[in-house]
Amino acid sequence: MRIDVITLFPELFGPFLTVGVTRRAFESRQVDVQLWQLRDHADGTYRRVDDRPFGGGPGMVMLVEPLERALAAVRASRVESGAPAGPLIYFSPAGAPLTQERVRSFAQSPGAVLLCGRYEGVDQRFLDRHVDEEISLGDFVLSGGELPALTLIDAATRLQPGVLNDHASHEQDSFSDGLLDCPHYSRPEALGDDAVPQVLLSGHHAHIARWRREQQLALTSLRRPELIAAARAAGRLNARDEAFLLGLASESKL
Ligand code: 4GT
Repeated sequence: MRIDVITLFPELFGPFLTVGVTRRAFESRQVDVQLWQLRDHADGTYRRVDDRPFGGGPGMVMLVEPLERALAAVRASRVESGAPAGPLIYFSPAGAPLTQERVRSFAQSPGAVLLCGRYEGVDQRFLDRHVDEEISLGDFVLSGGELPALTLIDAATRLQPGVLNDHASHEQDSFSDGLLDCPHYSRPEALGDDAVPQVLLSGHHAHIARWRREQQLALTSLRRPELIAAARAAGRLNARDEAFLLGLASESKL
């Protein structure tokens, strides 16, 4: 897949693309990330990319014209390389919350153009004309869209074929089946008074799988009960799951 990023701070991306399990995917261009410095598309001696908001108020607004020139350059480059146009995605707190379901669908797509805002954000007319999708990481404010863009790139890249060591390891991730992940343990077996749960040392694979499933159900119903309701509505809970949850509910009433 090919991902183009329009940003005032392309230097924030470089180091991230050279570490960890995702590094090979970036270096081999399995995930081809192209960075575009918005300022290269600004004009005048001052290369302005922002100006004061009409109507007054604090902060600055990103100008339409440099953004349109940058986007035209990105689109031309994608055509030249044979990449499909792809949607333009803008990151802002007003976007739709990012979910693992959206990450999975993005990971299977041929890519996108990502726009990272700074200052107070982008002139609404650019968003109205060009943005296909607006995505938020959650209900909090950042100083720029670069961390959200890196977040989407990372989440989608680790799902590319061959990126994780164990081919199936993301099938156990939190949210992969709509539930939180189970706890994990490694050596040493005993850490003072804290022993590893016995079942994990039993070698009994069916018991281990059942224990892990129950840990997922218990943690999710404690921390994120709305995810249990959603898993139930999606038909992702079986009769054993429901029996376990019923037991949990009656325990918590004691
Ligand atoms: C928060 C989020 C986001 C920002 C989020 C435009 C200029 C928006 C700064 C940017 N803050 N972007 N995507 N919660 N700030 O996802």
